[in-house]
Amino acid sequence: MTQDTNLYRLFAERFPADKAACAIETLEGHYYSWDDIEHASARMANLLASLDLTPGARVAVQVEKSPEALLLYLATLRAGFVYLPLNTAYREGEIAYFVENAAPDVVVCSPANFGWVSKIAFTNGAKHVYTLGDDRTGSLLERAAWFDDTFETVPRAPDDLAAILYTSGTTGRSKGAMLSHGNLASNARVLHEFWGWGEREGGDVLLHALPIFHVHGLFVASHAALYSGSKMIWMAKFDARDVLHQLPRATVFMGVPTYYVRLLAEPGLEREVCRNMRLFISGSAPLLSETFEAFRERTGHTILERYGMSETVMLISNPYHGDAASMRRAGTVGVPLPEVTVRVVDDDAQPSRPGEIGHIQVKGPNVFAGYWRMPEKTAEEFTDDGFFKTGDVGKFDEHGYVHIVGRSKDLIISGGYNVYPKEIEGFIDEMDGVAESAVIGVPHPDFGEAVVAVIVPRAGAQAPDERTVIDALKQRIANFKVPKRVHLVAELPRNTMGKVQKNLLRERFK
Ligand code: MLC
Ligand code: AMP
Repeated sequence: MTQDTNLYRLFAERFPADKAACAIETLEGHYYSWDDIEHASARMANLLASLDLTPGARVAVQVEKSPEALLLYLATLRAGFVYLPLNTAYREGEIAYFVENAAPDVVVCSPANFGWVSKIAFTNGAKHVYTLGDDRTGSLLERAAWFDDTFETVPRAPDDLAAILYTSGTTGRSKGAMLSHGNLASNARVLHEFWGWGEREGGDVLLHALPIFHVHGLFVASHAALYSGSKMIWMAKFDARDVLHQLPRATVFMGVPTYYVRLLAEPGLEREVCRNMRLFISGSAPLLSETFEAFRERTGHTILERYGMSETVMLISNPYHGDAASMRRAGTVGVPLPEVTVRVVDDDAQPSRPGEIGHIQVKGPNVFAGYWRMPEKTAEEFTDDGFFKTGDVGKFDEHGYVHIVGRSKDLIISGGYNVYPKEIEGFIDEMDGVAESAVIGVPHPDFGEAVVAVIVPRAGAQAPDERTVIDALKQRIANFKVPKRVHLVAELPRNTMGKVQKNLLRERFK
């Protein structure tokens, strides 16, 4: 091994000198010091190390948000295994796919789900299934309590895998984006500098309201705090009133645009509650200019919008340093981060000029190692000269800022969660009385985009009504993917190539 870049070691070396200081504080009044993080993650790492797993073994985790869930992530890094977080909204069919595809040796689930999750896990070759509740309960903690609270973090090379995040492409099922210790470390370091962590006298306090099974909450938010030795105020889930309550004690907040829309709906959002705030960051979905402006008006703070994805972590960001009001621009995601190369190309792969819209491509130490056990898919998504095709469409403006104007991938982003129409259409098309369907995203005041299904009934059959379709889908897929509305039409509009013209449907049903 040339260099030890275990991500946990990188964090631990930067923990504050006073290890008894508070690292995580929950709204329920539980406190975790930096020592607690070190020792509790050591116990879990010792447990994982005792299981005789092969290097690179996957640890799949579907649990409610809790400090212990974060400690399990850190323990997995420490023990040199690969962390696979799963959205708590996923249902049996979805979990079965991920477990079959990723073949984890260890699965950790909520106590309430042990019955069905363990069945899926053991059927697919997992050797160990533990439970972890959001109230410090479960077999994982019971077992870990038997182990020593010190652990020699396993050395990892930059290319060794740290995590797999499932994400979908335009076709087929989800793909596991493989992120290495090097990918995550470089992004943590770059964002630390770029967003001015550690520059404020007295340090930062991150108000952490995001879920921790995706890039935003797990990597961007938690890593920023761990890398800078900053305290986190830990919310089990986003709630606008709770956020307002905690804001006066915080200096940094991160959220998807829906969080800002909901905060603006609270009369209590005003300058006074933001008096200690240094930075508000938005990402994962487009932030409307009106939200950006309204937030500035009410709080005096200019939201910093940034752009990222599972395969690349963060790649573009509005500036932190300099005059916020003029440097952070509504409707743009900012400039490429240091060490990250971004280009916009036309359909013939020729570089677009400023102002010209094209495909956004990226290269850099942040870009993932490929899709888990899918070399062909990986090859399809990279250019010959090594750039990753983001599937997002945009342009550089004359100031070098990137504007995202659309997506070449058929994707809906609802409240910051990705929904792939093809997956939902597959389930609807299997239903009785359905000839075919199209799933689209329409503007939604709260979620940004809302999922809507347009169904062509089968000739001569009884068409399913909206309630039946929604109820049937709720049994099978995560709630956030379930259409909010269902419309019946005689036929779907198609172009001369036979392709469904979703733009026309979006226009008609918006
Ligand atoms: C919940 N529901 C959603 C939804 N979240 N529907 C559509 N889209 C969503 N995002 C469902 C609920 O199950 C419920 O269904 C109904 O909508 C109303 O629920 P709610 O109480 O309003 O929802 P809530 O629990 O408050 O959740 C909303 C939310 C949450 C916005 C707080 O979705 C959230 O935290 N989103 C953040 C997602 C995120 O972290 N994304 C980062 C991805 S990383 P019913 O049927 O029961 O009424 C990434 C890369 C990058 O993209 O760049 O960062
Ligand atoms: P995911 O696959 O969940 O990582 O989602 C990544 C996608 O979210 C990107 O490809 C973009 O389409 C979208 N995204 C992330 N941040 C932004 C942003 N600030 N503005 C617009 N889209 C964004």
